[in-house]
Amino acid sequence: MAQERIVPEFDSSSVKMSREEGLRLYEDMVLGRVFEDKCAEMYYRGKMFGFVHLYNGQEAVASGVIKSMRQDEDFVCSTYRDHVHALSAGVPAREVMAELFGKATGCSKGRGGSMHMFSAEHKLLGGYAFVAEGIPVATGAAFQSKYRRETMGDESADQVTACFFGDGACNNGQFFECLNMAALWKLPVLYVVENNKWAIGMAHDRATSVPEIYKKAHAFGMHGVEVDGMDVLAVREVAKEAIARARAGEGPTVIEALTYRFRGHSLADPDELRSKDEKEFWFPRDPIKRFAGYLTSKELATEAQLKDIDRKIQALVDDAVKFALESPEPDPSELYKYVFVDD
Ligand SMILES: Cc1ncc(C[n+]2csc(CCOP(=O)(O)OP(=O)(O)O)c2C)c(N)n1
Ligand SMILES: [Mg+2]
Repeated sequence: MAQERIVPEFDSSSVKMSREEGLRLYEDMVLGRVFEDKCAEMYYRGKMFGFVHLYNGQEAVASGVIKSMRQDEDFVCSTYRDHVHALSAGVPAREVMAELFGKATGCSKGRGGSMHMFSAEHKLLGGYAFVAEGIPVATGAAFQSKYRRETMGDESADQVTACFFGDGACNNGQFFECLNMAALWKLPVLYVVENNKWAIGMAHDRATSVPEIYKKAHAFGMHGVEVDGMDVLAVREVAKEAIARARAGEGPTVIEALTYRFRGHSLADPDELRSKDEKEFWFPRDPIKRFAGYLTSKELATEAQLKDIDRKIQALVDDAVKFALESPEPDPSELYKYVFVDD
């Protein structure tokens, strides 16, 4: 078996975390996991159409970054693997599920589906189906914050943008062009690369001359860090630092989170290319189990409290499915509605 790339275990002894924040982070990760498991069930029961890409295994990245940001103020930009980013950004589970079902009550009014979650209210700039397509969008969002603050004198324009994308996006030209602009103009942006080792069936190391993506930031004079993407405490630590730097006008950061998806590329993928050895290496590194262990060992939560959260989230996701099933389809007479912002 090839040597797996991991970083040394994060030393959590210096972490300062309140009970409340610990439980909030745990709840967010459980929401991501339970929601996605339910998506798989609904997909196989024929309730949703098109490609559906799940995030199981990667939850520590969304929760660690997004929960360190200011909800409904800071911007989040995603890819086609976007349900959990939307949930962490505060889009209600009902609206994400309804969008997956193509219903009029979905966060994109049923026009987007799985790959195109959007919410102006929660500052979710969208899920994007083309690989790397979100990178220039996020860079533009970061540019407008800076422009409003520095050129137009709007003191309140201190929003930070987090842009999530995969390892596969990093050999795309948009990545390099945007890194250059963001570094040059010191834009308030986090480029969060979720390196899950695979781009569908292409192993990252087979497609990439320098597989350590965080090092590419250094070519632009930009901060670039690697982090254990299976450890929410480690992700939160680097995210906080990068957010503070961005908000202070000190520019962007590339965060390369080393992670693993627990399922196939999409629900249509039989997942036959990844070796048993590789899966057996990564599956025990489950970020939710790990964080649950941290919370109980530090006496920030009891097993019973965590079970209560699990039950609460299960009920919330069941409610989201009921809501989605009972919601109406978009009316065909409104086909052209929402094409322009005026609607
Ligand atoms: C520009 C472009 N080229 C090819 C594709 C087909 N495609 C869809 S997903 C994907 C793999 C991307 O992998 P990665 O960026 O690592 O994200 P992950 O799926 O691992 O989250 C490819 C090549 C696409 N959607 N867009
Ligand atoms: Mg990938």
